[in-house]
Amino acid sequence: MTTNDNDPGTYTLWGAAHSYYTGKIRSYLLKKRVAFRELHPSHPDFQARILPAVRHWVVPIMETPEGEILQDSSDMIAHLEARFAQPQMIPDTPVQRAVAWLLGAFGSEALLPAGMSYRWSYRAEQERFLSGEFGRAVYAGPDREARHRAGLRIMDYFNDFLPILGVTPETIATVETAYCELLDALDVHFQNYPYLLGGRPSIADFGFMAPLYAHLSRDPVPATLMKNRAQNVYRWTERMNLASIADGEFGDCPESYPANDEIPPTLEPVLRLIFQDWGAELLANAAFFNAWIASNPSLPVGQVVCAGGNRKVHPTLGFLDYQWRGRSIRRHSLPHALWRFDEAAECARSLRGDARARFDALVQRTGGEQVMAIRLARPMKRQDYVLVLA
Ligand SMILES: N[C@@H](CCC(=O)N[C@@H](CS)C(=O)NCC(=O)O)C(=O)O
Repeated sequence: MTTNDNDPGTYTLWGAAHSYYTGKIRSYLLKKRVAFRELHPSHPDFQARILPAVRHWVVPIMETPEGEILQDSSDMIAHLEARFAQPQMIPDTPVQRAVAWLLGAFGSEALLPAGMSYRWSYRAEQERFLSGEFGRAVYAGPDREARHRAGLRIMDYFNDFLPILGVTPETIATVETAYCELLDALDVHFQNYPYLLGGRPSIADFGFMAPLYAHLSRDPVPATLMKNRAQNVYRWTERMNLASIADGEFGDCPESYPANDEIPPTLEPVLRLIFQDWGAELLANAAFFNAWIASNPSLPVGQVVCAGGNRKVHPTLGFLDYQWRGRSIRRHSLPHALWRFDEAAECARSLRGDARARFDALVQRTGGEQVMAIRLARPMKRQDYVLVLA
């Protein structure tokens, strides 16, 4: 258990060491100094109490000291931000706040193809590590081979996500090139600043921890790539799992966001890649969602946003086709990513006066005008652990 400042009784994080979104919320809890214990789905309570409440298999899940059960890492952060004002994780100043939401959404949603590709396209090279780690989540006994067998039984389910994420033999090289360009830009940034928005962690960093921790810094093949190519990014993943900076290279860096609502200059190349590489998907995803709304004009509030009304961790409305870096991409639409993007875009749309002008100038310099003009035909929200129309 972690003992900390924000301790109203203990939160329980149901998660796993190898899990994408557990990496995001775990680092948030550590930085937020929230007392928590982490349990794995191998614990009998997961089957007995947690799954019947949520009604589909997923981690991370959080139980509050009052017994409330939360799913979706973003809902957990919203819950804890409402409960604990300090330490600050969302900038107060307008442009930094809008950029933090945007980066957080990108990190959470847009690197799924890269994270999953480096895990599963190199399965043969890291099979033993993966079976042990999947097994760690679901088998808690002393028998090492039983752990690997338990892991192997569930790995194919996740391996099979690659084609619906648009990762195919034709697109893998492009996915990797885009990821390496992002790593290079982030490595320059983390040479200069300990966190994305300067001297304090923020919701931007937690979003990026989703792909960059459990998959890309931990699985053997992408971990080797990250360590050799972008060791400042690797070091940031370590820093993100420590409550305080504890890092000699940033000893004089104030633990605050930059003064005067400034955005670190080394973040601009990162933003340019985000608009370029997430933009193509977002535009296609939004057009698909808006067409679904247009052809179903009387859908009620509370309608599950997923083909067939299914309860899914990653809901979809069907297959998208679009061009990206000269490649034809065919992949599932992801309304959840649109929901996260729209929350950030709404924050940007609310800017006025000087802040509006500074944000617009930043977006223009980094090539984001088309993306920031996206409007959804209907808002969405989370309800009863799934995404629904608001
Ligand atoms: N939007 C969710 C995503 C959670 C998620 O994708 N969890 C993965 C493990 S990291 C999972 O349980 N996947 C099961 C599935 O997709 O069926 C969150 O932020 O918590």
